[in-house]
Amino acid sequence: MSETLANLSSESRQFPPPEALAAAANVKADAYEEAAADRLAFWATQADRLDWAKKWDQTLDWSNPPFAKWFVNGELNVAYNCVDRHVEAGRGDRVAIHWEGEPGDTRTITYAELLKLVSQAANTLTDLGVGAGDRVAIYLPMIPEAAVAMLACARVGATHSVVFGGFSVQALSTRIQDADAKLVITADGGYRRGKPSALKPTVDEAVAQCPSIENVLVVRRTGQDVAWNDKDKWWHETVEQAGTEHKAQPFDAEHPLFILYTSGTTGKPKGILHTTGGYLTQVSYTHNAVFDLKPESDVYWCTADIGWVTGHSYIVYGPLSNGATQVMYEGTPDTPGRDRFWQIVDKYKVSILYTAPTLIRTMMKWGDDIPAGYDLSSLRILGSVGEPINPEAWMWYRENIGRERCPVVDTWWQTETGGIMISPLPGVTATKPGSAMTPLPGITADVVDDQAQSVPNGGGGFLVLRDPWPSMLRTIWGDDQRFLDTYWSRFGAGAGSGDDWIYFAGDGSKKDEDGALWLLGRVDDVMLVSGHNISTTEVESALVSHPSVAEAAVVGATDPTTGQAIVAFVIPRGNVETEGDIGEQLNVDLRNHVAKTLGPIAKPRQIMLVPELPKTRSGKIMRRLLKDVAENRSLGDVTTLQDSAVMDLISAGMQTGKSED
Ligand code: 6R9
Repeated sequence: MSETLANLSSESRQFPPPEALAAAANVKADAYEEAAADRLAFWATQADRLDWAKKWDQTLDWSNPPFAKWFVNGELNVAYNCVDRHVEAGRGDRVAIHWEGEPGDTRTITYAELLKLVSQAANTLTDLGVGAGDRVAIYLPMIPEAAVAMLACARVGATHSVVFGGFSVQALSTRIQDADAKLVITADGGYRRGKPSALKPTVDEAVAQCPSIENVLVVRRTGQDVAWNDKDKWWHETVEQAGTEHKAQPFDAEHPLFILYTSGTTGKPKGILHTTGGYLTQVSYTHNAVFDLKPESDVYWCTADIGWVTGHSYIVYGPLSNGATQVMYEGTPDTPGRDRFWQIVDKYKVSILYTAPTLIRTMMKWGDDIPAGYDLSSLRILGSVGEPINPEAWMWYRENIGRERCPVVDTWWQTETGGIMISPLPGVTATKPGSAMTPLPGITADVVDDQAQSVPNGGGGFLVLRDPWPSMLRTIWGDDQRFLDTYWSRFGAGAGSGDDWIYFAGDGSKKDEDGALWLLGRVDDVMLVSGHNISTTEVESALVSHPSVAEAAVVGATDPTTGQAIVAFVIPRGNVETEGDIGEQLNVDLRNHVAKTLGPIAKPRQIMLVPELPKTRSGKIMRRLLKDVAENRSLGDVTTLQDSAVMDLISAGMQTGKSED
């Protein structure tokens, strides 16, 4: 049988955990054995991290696959677990959130203050007729009220649906309509790139198309003028005047917690549904294990937006359930200067940093001298999420940010998985640059061919999850059939073959000679060149390993000779000259560099030097749009693009760009 996905690159560098960190690590190697011996008992032990109002009587009910029930008949309140219990344990004075506004204003919120804020917001929700089972849309900038609003929903049993503050009227209104939300929580605006950026006008237009909305709660952040409608209420005239006492009621472990819409980089948004007990168990456990959080001494900072699943699981629910002290930042990494991140790390003595490859590559492009000007000695663990991290970007992160002292944990997971699934453990795993390494304890991931057979080490194929996990999605909101079709109908019982229900993640992956996992991007992006299935990730990483390259995006464009041919869009590093002959020479060098690194089959037909790439708000490259450009088609759906002007820049360059050498 032909190979499912080619394995072209190899990596020999490896970094064992620092000794002191390993000796004091929260989770040690025995966790893998414990979980392998009895997976459900392992997860039941982790569930004991939480405070349950009523203990469950069955760890997992998998009698109606793929619809899982975890911690059956258990009851808990998620907000109580994230806030109240820390205050009750005498830790009310600990800082929960060091908030840094983009203009430089700050707020420090302790757990005791957070409890007051969440209680006030919960009382307001009740006053507005929002209770258990209702849906609330949250459309806010990165301000503390975003976390407060989410926790208040959780507290009263309402299901939140957070929508990115950058999304359009259409994106917001379709999400409100799909979830049939009663309330929107928004703000006048937020600060982005040095100026107030309005949110309220988008909400006004969306709400006009959404009769289900009864009230709009508006936080005043920027003070800019806003139009005022019948349904609008100021946050400071309601929440901030409400009673500060609120008793949290427990809810069933399978009570819905949130819906989060994901379109990935393709297709109509899917409302991914998460519930409470299993979700909170896994995000709490993984946040403790993967970041080795010491809540008394660590300062944790996840740079994600709250509108991305990473913001849900690793700004709100994971860290707060663990009683962490964290930084939350409102703005962009280049405002007022390109040193903003390092200034924040230095100022708050951040010890755990969790960010995305797109940001790491941007920092690489801006130059090593920027972080070099700061004291980053507080850092002890570095995390990455969102895309495959190219080995060179990983090394840059380790050397220039971690100063070769800090383990880098590359964490693979999805909106659908709820929590981290594949990642090194910083005190256990010897890491390889670019690899997410192994499934966490209690998780069974595998790489299979199209017959669902496990591929041997050295082979590539489809990433699957063989057993249910606590924070798995429960369905697609309102569309069980799509849930079945999208994730369970490719392999195993869901496809009518075999007895096992196998979850299809949609990502390509390979196992190296040691069995470590390397993520190779979405299978929809795999290129078929002269009969070989080549992953975009491997070609992109080969390009990024060239000293002149900061970022690269690769697509397969229809080609009369090879079926598809590789077209690469490349952002040069900050100091690289690209004009005239020098640019032409770079182009030739880059194509040869890829051929030399991966073999002639992977040599790009064409390379475009570009200033930017089209990305989603979570930083994922939208290759679908680049493919449209490479094949001279008009552009598809651009509504989830971070900056739509980027496509004009790229298309303009494409028409004048030279193609063949
Ligand atoms: C958390 C998150 C999920 C998709 C996923 C994969 C890509 C995320 C990754 C990674 C390689 C990693 N992805 N983390 N690829 N290495 N460490 O990103 O959720 O926005 O739903 O995206 O992101 O393709 O399938 P979401």
